[in-house]
Amino acid sequence: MTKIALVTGATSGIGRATALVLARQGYHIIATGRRTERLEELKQEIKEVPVLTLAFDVRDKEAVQQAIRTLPEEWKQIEVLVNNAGNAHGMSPIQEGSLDDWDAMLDINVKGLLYVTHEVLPLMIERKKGHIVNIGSIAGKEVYPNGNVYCASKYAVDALSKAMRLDLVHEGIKVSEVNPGLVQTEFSEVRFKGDKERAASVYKGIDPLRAEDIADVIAFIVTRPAHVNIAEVLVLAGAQASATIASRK
Ligand code: NDP
Ligand code: 8X3
Repeated sequence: MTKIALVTGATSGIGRATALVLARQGYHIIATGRRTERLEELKQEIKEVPVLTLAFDVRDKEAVQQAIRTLPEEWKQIEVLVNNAGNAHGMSPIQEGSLDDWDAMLDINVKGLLYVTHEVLPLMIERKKGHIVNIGSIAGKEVYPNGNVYCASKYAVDALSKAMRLDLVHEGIKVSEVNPGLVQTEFSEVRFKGDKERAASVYKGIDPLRAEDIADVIAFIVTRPAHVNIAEVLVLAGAQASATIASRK
């Protein structure tokens, strides 16, 4: 039977790696993000299963609605939703924070996740079947200096994951949360607004996680039998002990 997975933020990093791994597992892939050329490249790269690309900004609720409500009939039976789209924007003491950065993090990481979930849920509830995997963070488990609003956005993802699990258990829908530590992706370049040197310094002296490491965990979670739900996972780099403690060589 056809299995369909929708992955948000599939143009880069964890989302892209997840789309590739789930395709290898036989899932037909709905890949979303804003950068259409990256979506097209991903579609070309996945040879084994059909891929549908949807370009929208998760902050734009009308665009999210339009994209998911007008899915072709054969793409509507979404079994897995990976709510991955998100980023940090800036990193500074709260008293120096930028309102635009705060809006971006709360609108994308929290409200965007809700908008996508709101549209996909009716499709899952209709079938009494589905699995939602929310990408939280160690930043949603521990607050660290200058992490303030990003941490708050990921604490919200943590709360929403727990809340969704409570509400959706009666609908036959599993909810899991994957909380990565330091993963080398475009994340830090986005956080530091294109400053590649500062971004590289985040991973200096340690061997960080790769996007594929997190993708493998997501694939493991969604391929467990129906009677198993891995509710929460915290995945750290080998040299990392907490949000602020890493053994750097
Ligand atoms: P990347 O910057 O590599 O990827 C972010 C993805 O999110 C891109 O595909 C981007 O697509 C998408 N995205 C960002 N903003 C929007 C938007 N407004 N609308 C639609 N899509 C958007 O970072 P990661 O892969 O590292 O991050 C993925 C998730 O993992 C995030 O939720 C992040 O918070 C979380 N995470 C990352 C960690 C890390 O150390 N890297 C650790 C813990 C959690 P596009 O720009 O094309 O729209
Ligand atoms: C990303 C990991 O430690 O930079 O969520 O917040 S961290």
